[in-house]
Amino acid sequence: MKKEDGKQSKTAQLKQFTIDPKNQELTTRQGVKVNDTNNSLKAGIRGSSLLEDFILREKITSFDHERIPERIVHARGSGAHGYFELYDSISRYSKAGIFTDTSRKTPVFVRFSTVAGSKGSTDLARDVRGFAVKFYTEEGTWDLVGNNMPIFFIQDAMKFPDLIHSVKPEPNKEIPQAASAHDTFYDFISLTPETLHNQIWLMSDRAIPRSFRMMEGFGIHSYRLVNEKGEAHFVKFHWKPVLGVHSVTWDEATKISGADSDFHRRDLWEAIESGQFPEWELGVQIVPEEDEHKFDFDLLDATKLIPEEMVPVKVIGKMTLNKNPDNFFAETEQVAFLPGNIVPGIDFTNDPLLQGRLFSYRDTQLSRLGSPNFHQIPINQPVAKAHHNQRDGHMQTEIPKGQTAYFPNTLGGGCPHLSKIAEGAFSSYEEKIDGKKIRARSESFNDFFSQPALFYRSLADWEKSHVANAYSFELGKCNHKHIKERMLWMIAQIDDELAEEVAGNLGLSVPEKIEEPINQAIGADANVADYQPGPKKIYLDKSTALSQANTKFDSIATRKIAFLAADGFKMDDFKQMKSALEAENAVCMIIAPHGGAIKCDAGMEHPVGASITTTESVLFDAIYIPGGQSSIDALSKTPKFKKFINETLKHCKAIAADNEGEELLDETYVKDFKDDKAVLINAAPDAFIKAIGQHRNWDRMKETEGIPV
Ligand code: HDE
Repeated sequence: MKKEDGKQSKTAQLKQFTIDPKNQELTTRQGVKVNDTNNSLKAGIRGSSLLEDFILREKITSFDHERIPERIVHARGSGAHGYFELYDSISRYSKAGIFTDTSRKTPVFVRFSTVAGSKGSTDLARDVRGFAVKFYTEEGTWDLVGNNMPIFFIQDAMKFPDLIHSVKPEPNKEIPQAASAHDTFYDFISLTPETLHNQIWLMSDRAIPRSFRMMEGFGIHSYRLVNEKGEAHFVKFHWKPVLGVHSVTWDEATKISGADSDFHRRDLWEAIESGQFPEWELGVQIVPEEDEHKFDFDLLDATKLIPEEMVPVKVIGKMTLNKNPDNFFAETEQVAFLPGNIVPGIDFTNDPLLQGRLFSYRDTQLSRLGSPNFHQIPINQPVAKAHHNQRDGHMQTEIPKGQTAYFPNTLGGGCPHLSKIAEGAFSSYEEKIDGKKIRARSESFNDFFSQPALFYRSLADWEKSHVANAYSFELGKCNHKHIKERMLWMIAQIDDELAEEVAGNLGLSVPEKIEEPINQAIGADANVADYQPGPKKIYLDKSTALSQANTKFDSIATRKIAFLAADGFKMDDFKQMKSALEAENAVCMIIAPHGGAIKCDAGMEHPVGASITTTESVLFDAIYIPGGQSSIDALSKTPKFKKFINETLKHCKAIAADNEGEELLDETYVKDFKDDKAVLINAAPDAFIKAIGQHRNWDRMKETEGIPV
């Protein structure tokens, strides 16, 4: 049994601050017992309320100030607690305890998020997902604040406000919410070709994950690992989900937004509550310092990934999320991530995007959480002991003792005292700097088209077709022809056929050239010609890691299976399938014509998970229909069951039926798909399990496009 890292465990630390109202009296904030919290104090039974009523005033004042500003980006998020375990020491590269001590169980808090939408927006927006991890290590807190895509839109922090202003709702009308499909975004994107790589990832299925538990995470920037000898290596961090990388389709995403806009939040919560703990392996791509310039791109350019074929990902440990927060606001809302939080053994690079982030996060926490004491909020407290001379400020909750709050001192015995580097003190990596102070962009950052094209080439046909549809949807929502045409030209730099297909859908043609210079991400005095994108290079034909067709398909754990049934369903069918699926940790739910309970042919009552009127097919991964004539007759009389089945077919999910269940399928479009490998009639449960594990049968995508649901 591994010990939980830290001088004190994070769980024990949080417990000190947790309060439980169970068996307690209601009091004021001052601890005065209350006997009526329903009526204000009045001058006479029908008279006006009195200012003197301190109980009323306290209750209302507290309520008036409940909200804090939402995050300017990543406002919508969900968090969970867990731990990280290291498989093998990588002391060769890093001296960080978290990377050298395999006996530790380092506590973590993770927050997943969308970027553009407000706090109450849908989980299913087409968007990048934040993947922020706070490691409470013995040597201090390390935050790895990443995304679910390995690259970013821009190369320099200076452009971040422009990028975000362009994607947020347009300032004159505050439309659209949580959507990139509008003019200002594409106006900016089409003038800023460095965005194209992240932009095509945004058009891919990565932007509409099936679950937070089924997406990858990336630190994006090159960081540094530093060992005991002070030697450094470049490193890129990867999170690989144990369940593989899976997504929903855009049609499902829009429908899920209506049926359950908390879909991802609920999924994370329920998986943890049911003991199906989400897991990711941590991988590192390591590049020796001397190889810095050996690539066709710049390691300091956050719009580039290092293909895994060029530098393999070495898996070094695993993160498990095993506890939901006790209180959303106190933990998930108040958690403050700072890319600047690093520990000895990890260091920054000169990536100009990372450098800007090192300033921004602390700055934004000051206005969001209101005080430089935000580190004292329980979720933000390190487990390493903190002693410093920072003092006072709003909401100081500690009581620092002593006469001194400066260094050096004699009056405080020289404390808190300094530590030697050999004793674990942080020291910045001593990087040789040789250059002049300059406001410009390195020429080595100038390749904008090679990697978006590599990404597109690496996708399976079904993924490519999703990208074409996404571009057509997003640009179709734009009103300005010149913006769409500029985008079409950009897309043609990725792939001509893709651009032609999107142009056809928009009723436009792909322009051969565009009049104005495409790259306007430069200063007024710069020579525009010097800043045009460099020619597209092919240094790798395809990278298998970029396609979701090459992910894991070996588990159906936590997949939700809708059992369509009514009174009289065949118990033998039901029992056999349910126990086979549950043995694989899938979740089975009866969907019936009504709520309450239904009876099987053996006369037993079974609780209904949801009545057909309250649920939708898009909330499930597969359908099973047990036999039983009266059950099938009842389902057949309720038209929404047929819609449910047709949609499931169209979304390429697995469908199984036994005995009379086939009759219901014959009343739907499934009757033409009986040879489909994920349509299983009177088949062994194992075949159904295998089909669900495949996530989708994309082979049927084209033929089912015309199904009118
Ligand atoms: Fe962030 N980003 N960001 N970002 N970011 C914030 O900090 C910022 C960037 C990311 O769950 C803010 O606490 C700048 C890249 C995540 O609480 C803010 C730049 C990556 C989260 C901020 C970037 C991210 C944030 C808003 C360009 C992936 C949510 C609230 C230089 C590697 C963390 C907050 C959470 C949040 C600034 C670019 C990831 C304003 C200036 C690249 C996951 O400080």
